[in-house]
Amino acid sequence: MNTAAAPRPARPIRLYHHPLSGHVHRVELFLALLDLPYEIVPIDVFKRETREPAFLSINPFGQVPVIADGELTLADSNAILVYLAKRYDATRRWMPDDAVGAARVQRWFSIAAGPLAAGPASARVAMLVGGAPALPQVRDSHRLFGLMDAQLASSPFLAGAAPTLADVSLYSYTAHAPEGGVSLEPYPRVREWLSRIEALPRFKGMQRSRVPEPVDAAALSA
Ligand SMILES: N[C@@H](CCC(=O)N[C@@H](CS)C(=O)NCC(=O)O)C(=O)O
Repeated sequence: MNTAAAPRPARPIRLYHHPLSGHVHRVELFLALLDLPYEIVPIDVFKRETREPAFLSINPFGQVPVIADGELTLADSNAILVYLAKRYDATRRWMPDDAVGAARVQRWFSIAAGPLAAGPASARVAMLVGGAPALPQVRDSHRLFGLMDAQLASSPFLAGAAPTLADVSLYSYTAHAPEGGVSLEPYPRVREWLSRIEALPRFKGMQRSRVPEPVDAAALSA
């Protein structure tokens, strides 16, 4: 194991933040797990502050999260996770250096940016914004959680025996899926995995929203 002292930022990392964004939360969770100093720059996504010129000048895609670390400004949650791990995690355990370990984490980044964003994250936004469940997104969420549950039968964490950025990236929208009407009741291994992450030293959760009645998954056609 690499025992070199982890570098520290000279000044707190600035995190452009909204408290209900799971994309932001995965970055905040990792900052907390690494025990890095950070300060929050609030951005009201619902008031479309992400589309104002000042914000577009730091992220032309108009989305949080963004971090500013010294001279560096960086957008995109998974890119930020990689940067923080490479820059500040001397143990190298969160973003493995070896070919297979790195590829396993990248695979879950793709799932986070694909089925997780399109399924549970979108189902939750539909409830937060529209107050009604989004049935195709709920159905897709159940497909994803079924696959995650199967994966977690062979390893306690998504990319193997120890926690990595794969788990950090998938945690927030999975833990908060019930807020979109997606019950986690059918997925015991997913629920145990969430508990394992929540037991990590310095774990920090995301603000909770109202949990509606779960959509009856059996009633959703394939
Ligand atoms: N691929 C981006 C997605 C980020 C994203 O979807 N951010 C949402 C909040 S969860 C946002 O800022 N939406 C505001 C907008 O689109 O105006 C990432 O991983 O950081």
